[in-house]
Amino acid sequence: MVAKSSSNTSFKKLTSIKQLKLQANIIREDIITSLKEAKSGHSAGPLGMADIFTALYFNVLKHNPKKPNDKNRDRFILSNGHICPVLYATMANCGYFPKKELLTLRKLGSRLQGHPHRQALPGLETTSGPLGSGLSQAAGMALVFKREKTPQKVWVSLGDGEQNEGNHWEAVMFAAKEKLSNIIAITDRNYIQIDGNTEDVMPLDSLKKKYLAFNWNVVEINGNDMPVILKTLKAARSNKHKPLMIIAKTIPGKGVSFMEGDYHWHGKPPNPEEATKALNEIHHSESKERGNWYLAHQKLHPIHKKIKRSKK
Ligand SMILES: Cc1ncc(C[n+]2csc(CCOP(=O)(O)OP(=O)(O)O)c2C)c(N)n1
Ligand SMILES: [Mg+2]
Repeated sequence: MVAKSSSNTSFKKLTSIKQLKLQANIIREDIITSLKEAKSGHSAGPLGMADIFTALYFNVLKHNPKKPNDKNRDRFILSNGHICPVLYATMANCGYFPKKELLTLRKLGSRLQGHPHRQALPGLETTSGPLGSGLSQAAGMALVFKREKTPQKVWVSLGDGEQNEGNHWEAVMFAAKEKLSNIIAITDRNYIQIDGNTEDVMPLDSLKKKYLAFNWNVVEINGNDMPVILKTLKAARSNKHKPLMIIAKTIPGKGVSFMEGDYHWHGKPPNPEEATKALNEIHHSESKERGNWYLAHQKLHPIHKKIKRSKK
């Protein structure tokens, strides 16, 4: 039987590009604030992927934060588990859990561990951290949905450095063999990994040609351009015949000038001074666009008041 898609959600779906861009920056601020409190964790990947996570969770994904186990929900697999600060910040902003819990990132006993722990937090589909396994998990889910003829999509977030893992490519072949067109994978093509630039450590280009050769559909986009992201993710829902790989070219550390493009921020949090500087940059970058909507948001979410901003 074909399942009905989820309807009621507990948060406001954002449809305008302006609202989505503003929301992405709020998520960036929450990433910075939670990492600063944690005193450890990953900055570059989460900031670079904030635009994609915003478009996905606030517009395209079929999910309901108040019913995280709804069987008709789309599944989202965070294979690059280390970028979980962006997933946690996005989920908190959607209403999966209170925003103030973001301040417990990586603390003993917290539901927000440094790599996602599925059983700790409703809304997480998998436990992740060991790179290279997310696509296999997604393929298993997608195969079940395909066989049962149900419409859920399986979204997978992957790092580019992650694709140095051999087991990832087994899943790439399997998904193509089974024609799992309900898989929508997104590669964070930020050209950095843990200790260098990807093309120095283990060259991956041309990723596009690789996926085409492996019999996938492929789209390459600017992963920090909100109109392009939204259009691509929406169109991905109609993907047919083959699994889809969206290669999203992102800027690691996006929004914070001293982090952008620098692999040293792969696994480093901002110290208090750097956090203040980062928040000021993010806050002021779109101050004209923010207007009353943003001020109202700040009042609603006191997490933003915890860090003092210098006046510009
Ligand atoms: C199987 C496995 N090997 C090594 C690691 C250590 N590790 C964590 S993140 C990372 C780099 C991954 O690069 P990428 O996916 O591009 O992440 P980005 O730096 O862009 O956030 C590595 C090697 C791991 N988590 N799992
Ligand atoms: Mg990378």
